[in-house]
Amino acid sequence: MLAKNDLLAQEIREWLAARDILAFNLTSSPGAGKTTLLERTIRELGSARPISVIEGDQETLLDAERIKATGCSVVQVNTGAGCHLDAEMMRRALDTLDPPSGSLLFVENVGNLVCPALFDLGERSKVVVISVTEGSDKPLKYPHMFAAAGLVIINKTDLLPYVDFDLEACSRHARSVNPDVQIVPVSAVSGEGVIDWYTWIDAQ
Ligand SMILES: Nc1nc2c(ncn2[C@@H]2O[C@H](COP(=O)(O)OP(=O)(O)O)[C@@H](O)[C@H]2O)c(=O)[nH]1
Ligand SMILES: [Mg+2]
Repeated sequence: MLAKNDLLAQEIREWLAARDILAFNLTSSPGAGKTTLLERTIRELGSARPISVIEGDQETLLDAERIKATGCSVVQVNTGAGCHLDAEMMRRALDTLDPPSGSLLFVENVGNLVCPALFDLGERSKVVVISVTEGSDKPLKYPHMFAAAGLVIINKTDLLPYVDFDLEACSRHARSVNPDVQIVPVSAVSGEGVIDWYTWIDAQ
């Protein structure tokens, strides 16, 4: 099943490259702030480059509606009992979305730090979002997700004064499973640090 997924993901990667579309696959546990970060990113980067979004959730159109309100093209994929997006879902979503050449494409995966690590969607990079309310030890508990990531975003830094979260320890744990990974602390609500996220996107 994974081999079949990888083959289709490779076709998608080539299809995206031929159109100069830069795709990122955002993963996190539920509620880490993926949609909030995307809403801000679209507002702040959307005038520089067209952006499209594929939203993955088990049920509802709620996140697609939030993204649509920013004026961005979006397709919602509901996985039902499924716990991740796969390359076949990505292919169908791309057929519907038809993102323009030279655009940015964000995929918000189903909130889950386990299965999305295994399924390549043909993206340029996986971006894992962890928030400071989740505890500094999560990179050690979910090493596959953190090992697969090209970037770790530590979100909700505005809450650091109120929670027992050790930014240094979390970064050290992430690097223990992925030595070269870049780590960017942000607050999607206040905007603190998001410039480093945009700089990372530009560098890709
Ligand atoms: N304080 C704070 N709350 C945030 C931040 N980012 C997201 N949230 C809140 O966290 C909750 C979940 O955010 P959402 O973007 O829906 O998370 P998702 O499930 O990963 O898409 C919402 O109540 C957001 O307002 C942040 O940077 N700081
Ligand atoms: Mg969301």
